[in-house]
Amino acid sequence: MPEGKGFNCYFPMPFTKKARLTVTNETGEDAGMFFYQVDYTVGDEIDEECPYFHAQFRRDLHTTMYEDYVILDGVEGRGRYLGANIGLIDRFTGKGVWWGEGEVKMYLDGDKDFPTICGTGSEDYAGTGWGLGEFHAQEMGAPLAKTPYYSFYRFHVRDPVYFNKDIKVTIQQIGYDGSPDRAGSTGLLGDLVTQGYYKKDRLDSGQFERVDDMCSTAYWYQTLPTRPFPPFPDRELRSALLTGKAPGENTGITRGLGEDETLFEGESLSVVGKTAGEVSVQMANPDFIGEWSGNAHLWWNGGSVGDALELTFPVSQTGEYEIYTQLTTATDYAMVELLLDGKKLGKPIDLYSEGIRNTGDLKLGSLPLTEGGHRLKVIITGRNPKGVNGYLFGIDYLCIKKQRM
Ligand SMILES: [Ca+2]
Repeated sequence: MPEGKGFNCYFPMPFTKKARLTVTNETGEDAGMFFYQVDYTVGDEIDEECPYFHAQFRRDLHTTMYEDYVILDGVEGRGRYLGANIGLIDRFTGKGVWWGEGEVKMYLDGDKDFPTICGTGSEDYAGTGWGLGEFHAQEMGAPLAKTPYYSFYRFHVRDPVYFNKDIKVTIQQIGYDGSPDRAGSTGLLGDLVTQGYYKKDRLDSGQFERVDDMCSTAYWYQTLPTRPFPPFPDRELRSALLTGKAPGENTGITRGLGEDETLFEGESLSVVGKTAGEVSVQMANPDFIGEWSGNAHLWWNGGSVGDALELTFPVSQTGEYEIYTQLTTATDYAMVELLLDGKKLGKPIDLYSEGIRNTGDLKLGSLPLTEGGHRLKVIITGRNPKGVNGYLFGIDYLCIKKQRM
């Protein structure tokens, strides 16, 4: 994938009678231009035992705890495993933990209880270690490593993996939190523990079991016949939570925008000040797809009563504006007061709710705003008596509507 602009495939794909290559545009939009080049030869001598090229895509939005994600299975025949592209959306983003301790395992020719070949960690399979940054090499690389999105590949060209009967390839979902009791002591992982996405078997280890959102495309050669493939996931499942852009670029806006309205994703607001805690972009879990605009909010944790977070947003035209917001609510969310350019915006807002929800479109008031930057200040004033643990705050979006004079 040189410069991220060209997509080249050099796997030989033998055929005896015919070959067909198709490209499908499922975006619903005109692609404008599409360039391609296919090179082939005819008349090659191909015997009956010739292995054919195969590729298979899979995606699992919620892997099953303790069950390794399957990259390839259900293969019968003789052949050679060529490698895979593997993708992950890290739902632990902002929690200070690492996802990539899971090992890639290959079970060859009847091996079931233990893998024939076993790796040492997820990023290690991409040929690197101690975390995963973006890099490109011919046989291994990571074209995307911008949290929460990761994509890496490994092609077994000089380290071939042959099989005579069958093959299964899997990857574990194991993370590293560096602490025996992180879930308990910081409360940071609270919601992920409650939802069953995090589990720790050994308190003397920094490793933990995770539930991840994973996808993969496996490549292999094998003799025919091919066993039936699992159903190919539809476009909705294949592209769930993938905007193709970084979070905050106003994709996947869930709030319908009326005339004279401008929406700022919370996750795209600039932080100009905070008295405590950490601010990060938190992606919505796949369970909440479509409920938070852009499937993300700006998340502030580690604050306490009296702490403040200051954000800024631009206004392009002076005028009178109605102001709306959507905020996240849960048992560990705070009671907050909002100020715009130092003036109180409505009454304090209680962000407590039993499950993880949001406030819906909340009208904050009407104010004159001049062209230029404005400041939204969030002050933690307390917590609902039923609230637990932290004083969290999450802003999904801020929307301003210009009033007609
Ligand atoms: Ca948002």
